[in-house]
Amino acid sequence: MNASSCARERDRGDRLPGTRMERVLAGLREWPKRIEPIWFYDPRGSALFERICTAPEYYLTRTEVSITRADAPEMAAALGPRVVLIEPGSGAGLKTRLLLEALHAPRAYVPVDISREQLMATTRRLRDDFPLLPVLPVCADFTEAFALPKVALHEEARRVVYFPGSTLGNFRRSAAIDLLRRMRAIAGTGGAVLLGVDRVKNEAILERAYNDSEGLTAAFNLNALLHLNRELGTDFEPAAFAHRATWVPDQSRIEMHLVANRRLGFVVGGERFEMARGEHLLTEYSQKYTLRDVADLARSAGLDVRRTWSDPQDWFSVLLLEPAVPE
Ligand code: AVI
Repeated sequence: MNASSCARERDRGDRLPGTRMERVLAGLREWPKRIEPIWFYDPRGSALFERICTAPEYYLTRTEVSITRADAPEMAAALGPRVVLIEPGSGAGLKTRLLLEALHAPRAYVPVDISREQLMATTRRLRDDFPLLPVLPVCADFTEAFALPKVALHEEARRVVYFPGSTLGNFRRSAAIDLLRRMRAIAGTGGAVLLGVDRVKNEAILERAYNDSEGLTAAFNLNALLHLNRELGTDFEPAAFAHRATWVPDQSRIEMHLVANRRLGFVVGGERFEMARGEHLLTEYSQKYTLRDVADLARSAGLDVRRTWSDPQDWFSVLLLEPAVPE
């Protein structure tokens, strides 16, 4: 993990307990063996992810940008004035900018990220582009409790947690509900959550998005092994694994795996693991949702869906969630 992390490491999945090494060992002792998706995101992995977002097959980012471009004025009207926009994750991409431009008299933008470098780069860029907007970075792991800047706690401010990109889909159901609960707590009774989710669609379109022709997703997946070798001194041989991403219809998710292309062994923290040819390591779930699924998930976290914006093909949606009114 790069040295500039301000707490533990960047996380895009639900976590096993313990230190990083203990968590990796615990995942490898499971069946199927699994590696947490946090291991995708070293500087090379983050750069690969940026490239994936512009790959022709990876429709998610493009589609969400198009929804935001078309509907930001309506989103801004629904959110109301004096918003403090709080964005877990590095953020400050095009979607954030489109939203900030549309908001009425926003009070502040609060990017929250575990990587100090990423956070400072985001903050600098946004301060340059929005000189009148207070940009107040918080270096923290957004899956855990963190303190908000004072302005966000002002009673006139409306706290809106912005969580685009369908990143929620990388969390298992119970972790996704926990995360939404946490967002609801941050927003408070008068606040809201603006959530981007990828929709269930034709299998071929989904599988293509995670098997791009340039091999970016394959490199991104295999990079987790290089990252582990560098950070934990493991001895994975990336050439002995192949990328696989498949749609699992009964779970409504894409699953990413690394499949052993021969019988192999590796050592982690002094413990030796064996893999048979064809055996796989699970590296990521990417859940796809119906609108009903999102409403159920939100409900379980004490949130109601107030508005939904989608592209004309219903491939992706942005939802406005607000704390549920007790019945
Ligand atoms: C970050 N997250 C929403 C991406 C996704 O689509 O689940 C990560 C990703 N994995 C492979 N390609 C992109």
